[in-house]
Amino acid sequence: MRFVPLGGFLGAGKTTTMIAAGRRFEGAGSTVSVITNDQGVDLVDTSLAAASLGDVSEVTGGCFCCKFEDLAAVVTRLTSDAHPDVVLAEAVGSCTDLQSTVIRPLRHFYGDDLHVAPLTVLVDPVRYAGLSPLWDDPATEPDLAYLFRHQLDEADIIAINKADLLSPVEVGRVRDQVQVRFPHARVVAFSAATGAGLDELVALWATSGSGEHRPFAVDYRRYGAAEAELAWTNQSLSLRSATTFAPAEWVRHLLAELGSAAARAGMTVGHVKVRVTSPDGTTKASLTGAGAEPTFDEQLWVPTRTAEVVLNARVRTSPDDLDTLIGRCLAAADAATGADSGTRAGDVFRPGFPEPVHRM
Ligand SMILES: Nc1nc2c(ncn2[C@@H]2O[C@H](COP(=O)(O)OP(=O)(O)OP(=O)(O)O)[C@@H](O)[C@H]2O)c(=O)[nH]1
Ligand SMILES: [Mg+2]
Repeated sequence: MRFVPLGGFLGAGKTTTMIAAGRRFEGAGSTVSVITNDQGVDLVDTSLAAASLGDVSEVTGGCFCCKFEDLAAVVTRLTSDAHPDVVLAEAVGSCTDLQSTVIRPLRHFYGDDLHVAPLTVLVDPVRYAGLSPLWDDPATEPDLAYLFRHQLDEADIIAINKADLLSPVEVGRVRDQVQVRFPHARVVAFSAATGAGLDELVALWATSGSGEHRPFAVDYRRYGAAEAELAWTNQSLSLRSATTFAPAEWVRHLLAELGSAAARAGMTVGHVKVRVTSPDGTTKASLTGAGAEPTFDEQLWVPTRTAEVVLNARVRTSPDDLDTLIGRCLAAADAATGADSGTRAGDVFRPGFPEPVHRM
């Protein structure tokens, strides 16, 4: 059983890559399982992956390192029951130190029963352009930039995603910059959305990675502080309308409001993802930057009277401010489309301090 660990900052494209790669493996006759991971429950990623690939498990309520026993329970079940050829596992996007707290413990406890592929860390080139200049002065480097740098520093493979958004010259420039900065890593560029370069990445997962990765020092105080700067929420709600509304129209208004309000307030948007299920199908869209254009993975314009919504948001602000912001933006989307988003269920919180079960 090959276990493929995927890391990388919020919104880098881990879930999109798991689904695209999973389909390739299935197309080649392999059986695939997916493991999603989050600080909370009610995950857009799980419903998205489950709609595309067969077997999906979750590790919730904390990252793989802090919930290692839960991850191990899933891996043990898979090795003893389902026996997939490939397990694609997506770590929480604000998590780092995976080599020491997840990869090495898995190799240690499972030995030859599990072939752990190289740690692949995905990068959104827009995020890289925003955060990497902040590394230049150690005295002023923000904790979030520190976290982002350490995610890349521990990677066996750095996979620059969303190459479709750049020209080939720009892709080459980013790849060169990343390679110079992180010389130990194998750097590739690809697009999970178009599939360009995906075969090359998938082929690298058949190699063994650097089991010998150098001992790796992470300042947990800074890592924890970076995570705690983020407010985190997973919410669900029901949309109703006395007339009808188009789910994609409602999502477009919601994310446009959220993006522009976050930009006005100077909030960094890690990732806001929304999945709306109505009787005719689903709409799924993401916002990965304040003021950025939302990206739609699925969109349904068929009018409906009812729909169910799951909303996951990770934004650099306080939990109270995030909740207020979401409430305001839901009201704006409702007013623009004639929908009524009713009562919301779910928690708004800051991720707890990272306390890995193992560190080796
Ligand atoms: N243009 C473009 N968009 C992409 C690509 N890959 C992912 N996206 C979009 O980026 C957004 C975030 O992608 P996800 O796969 O959800 O990112 P993630 O890393 O799983 O995010 P978290 O789970 O929140 O950490 C989605 O709207 C995707 O459609 C790509 O190759 N090109
Ligand atoms: Mg994801």
